Amino acid sequence: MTAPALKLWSHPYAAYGQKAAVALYELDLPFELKLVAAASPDDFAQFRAVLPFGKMPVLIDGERQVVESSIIIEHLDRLAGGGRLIPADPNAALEARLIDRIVDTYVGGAMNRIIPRKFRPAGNEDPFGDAQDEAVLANAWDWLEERLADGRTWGAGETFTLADCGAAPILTYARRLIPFGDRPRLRAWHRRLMARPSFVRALEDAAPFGDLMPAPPAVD
Ligand SMILES: N[C@@H](CCC(=O)N[C@@H](CS)C(=O)NCC(=O)O)C(=O)O
Repeated sequence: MTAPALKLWSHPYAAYGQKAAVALYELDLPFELKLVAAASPDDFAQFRAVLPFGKMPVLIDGERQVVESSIIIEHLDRLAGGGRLIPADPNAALEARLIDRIVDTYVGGAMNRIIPRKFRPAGNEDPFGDAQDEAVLANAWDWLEERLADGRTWGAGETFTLADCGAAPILTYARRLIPFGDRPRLRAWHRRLMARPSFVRALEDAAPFGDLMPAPPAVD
């Protein structure tokens, strides 16, 4: 059997890694996982050379190195023939990209500032920064709840798109920092994401790594 052409530098527990994996599973594109945590020094140096920020995921497609999860999904969708995760209709595509940006910037962004602070050495806490980022998250939950008021099934409409690939993992982790609370549409969307086979598969990939999130499980 020949190795898959696509390689994904990632970690199955990482939210943005799961975002790319969900897209790969949705589009039925085989890939080889290059596990960042298990990379040899030489391999890790190659990974850092592609993206000096050291962020996952990174997709290798032949000679092409694609970084940033949303751009990876744009690339994958085109590779699979186009018009699925990035809708063919330009307005629908704009909505998918908008939801993706809001989730990435205001949910993922706030979450990725709060979590590293939890690993700081004692004496370096930042309760003011935490409170600011928790307010950003609550604001994002409100914005999404409002946006879902038109009764859409998925993040950007009636089909599963880029918007849902990121929302599945990012909402799953971020709700452990700020619960959904009294936002029924957000909760219902998240329930649908949890049942989506591509995300179920990504969660199964992550399961062997245990629960690495420094926050209690979601209770609501
Ligand atoms: N904007 C980036 C965010 C990627 C990101 O934050 N990745 C996290 C994992 S979820 C990471 O690599 N963290 C490791 C680190 O910061 O050292 C994307 O969309 O790909």
